[in-house]
Amino acid sequence: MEFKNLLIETADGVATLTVNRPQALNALNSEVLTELASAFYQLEYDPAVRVVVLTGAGEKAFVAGADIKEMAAMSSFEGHQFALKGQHCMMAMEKMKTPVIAAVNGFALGGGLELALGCDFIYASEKAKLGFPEVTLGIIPGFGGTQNLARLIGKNRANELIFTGRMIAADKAQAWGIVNEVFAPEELLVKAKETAAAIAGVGPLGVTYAKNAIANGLNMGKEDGFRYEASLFGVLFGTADQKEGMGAFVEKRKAVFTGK
Ligand code: DAK
Repeated sequence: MEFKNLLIETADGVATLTVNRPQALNALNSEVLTELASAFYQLEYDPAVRVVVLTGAGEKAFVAGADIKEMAAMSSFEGHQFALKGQHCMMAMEKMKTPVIAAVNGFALGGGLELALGCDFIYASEKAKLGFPEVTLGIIPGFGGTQNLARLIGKNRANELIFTGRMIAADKAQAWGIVNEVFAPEELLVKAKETAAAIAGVGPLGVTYAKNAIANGLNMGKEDGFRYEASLFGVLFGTADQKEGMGAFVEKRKAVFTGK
């Protein structure tokens, strides 16, 4: 499928998905959200793709938020449709079986930070700036930001970031646990793709089930989470990948996983 606002490049099991609207700092308008939801679906079921790296085009921004110019003119009905579309897009990414790494190359603000938080983890450039400016616009984060950020870094730091609307630099975002690692701008995509390739090389069902266990387990009590983990663990023992992974270890050879 052709996209107007996205670029997709796939090599060696890793798809790099770039939001390509640099003239608007990659802001998310309705069209971008529709395309992103389709792209996540397409990538999830593409057998050539085991990991996705999500980034923004240009030097300045990952995604500078939802498109304020489009939102400013919305009726309440259009606002409702826009919210549903944004939530659908975030859910599609969070629920997809394929892991997604955010490579935050510049501003990740508002809906842009929410998009990054919806990924499985975040790498950032030294030039990245992250924040939730929604309160400066008289609104609050609406694509899961209040929920995902507070779960990730705790209530007090999430409160400070969201109540002030301030931006923080990549090093502080790392210290706070939002970003896993910070790289020089020219290194960011290289490192994100290296990590993606490492994940693409291990058992894909193991990765998918681990993602599922962690994401769903966080919404459960600990005992239910343990029971859930055990059931997924058991399911994997019926797969060719488990036979291949353990067989290869015993036979001292490299495993060849098929994702079956
Ligand atoms: N929307 C639309 N256009 C944007 C944009 C945005 N979020 N951010 C930047 N642009 C555009 C600018 O308007 C400018 O376009 P032209 O004027 O050249 O046509 C171009 O990108 C370059 O931006 P600047 O000239 O402003 O660049 P600077 O380097 O001077 O400043 C900046 C960079 C990132 C500090 C600045 O552009 C900025 O403050 N941008 C807005 C950031 C922001 O407030 N983001 C949060 C948006 S609110 C919802 C759920 C979620 C949301 C909404 C609804 N529902 C459930 C309904 C999410 C809301 C948000 O994300």
